[in-house]
Amino acid sequence: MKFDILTLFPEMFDSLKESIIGRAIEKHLIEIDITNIRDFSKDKHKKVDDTPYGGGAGMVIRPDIVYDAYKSVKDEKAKVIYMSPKGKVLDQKKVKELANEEHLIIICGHYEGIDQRVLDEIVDEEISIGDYVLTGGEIPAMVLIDSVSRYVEGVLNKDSIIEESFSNNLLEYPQYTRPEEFRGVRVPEVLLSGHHENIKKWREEQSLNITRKNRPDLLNR
Ligand code: 4G4
Repeated sequence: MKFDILTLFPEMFDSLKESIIGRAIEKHLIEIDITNIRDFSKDKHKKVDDTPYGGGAGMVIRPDIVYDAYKSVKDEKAKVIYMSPKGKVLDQKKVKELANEEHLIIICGHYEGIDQRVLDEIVDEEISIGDYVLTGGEIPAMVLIDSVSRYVEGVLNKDSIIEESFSNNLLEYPQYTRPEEFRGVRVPEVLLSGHHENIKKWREEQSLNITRKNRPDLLNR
């Protein structure tokens, strides 16, 4: 799976070199190519933005510069995604859908966003990671890449994918490891019993309880 990222802040993506995603890159299971939109400025000061027509605060990124950056990575088969607080909110179902794509081109906005004309021309899907505003689309792009990469064959071991939050519309049960007693609190006895049927029942109960408490909306789906 290939991810092309169009951004004004390429260094922000350095953290993807760590941990599981970093390993997936080294193993060539995924490829992440970063394009600096600023490289396509024709201006001697490398300016990429300008004031909004109609007035208002802030700056808007010019459409011609974004279009030239897009042309440099363009591929008819790629799906083009714009990270934006106005997008459809990402969920695990959408993550799985995107994991079936061969090539994603992800555009990160900044300032007041990007001129609408180039978005209308090239973007297939506008996606938000939640109902809050950030200074740029880079962190949302990393959230998308991380969540989608988990579904690429070989990135995770298979069991971790099946038993996780949302896979059955429930949140995950709590996990425990050694020591058996920590600050006077013992690991729930059932987990030490070796009784697999009871363990399964206890975990389902715990899942239901935490979902009722934190995400009752998930129970009516
Ligand atoms: C596009 C338009 C995504 C991108 C405006 C991006 C939150 C999300 C941005 C902006 C983002 C999200 C600067 C408001 C960048 N903020 N929820 N900011 N803004 O996925």
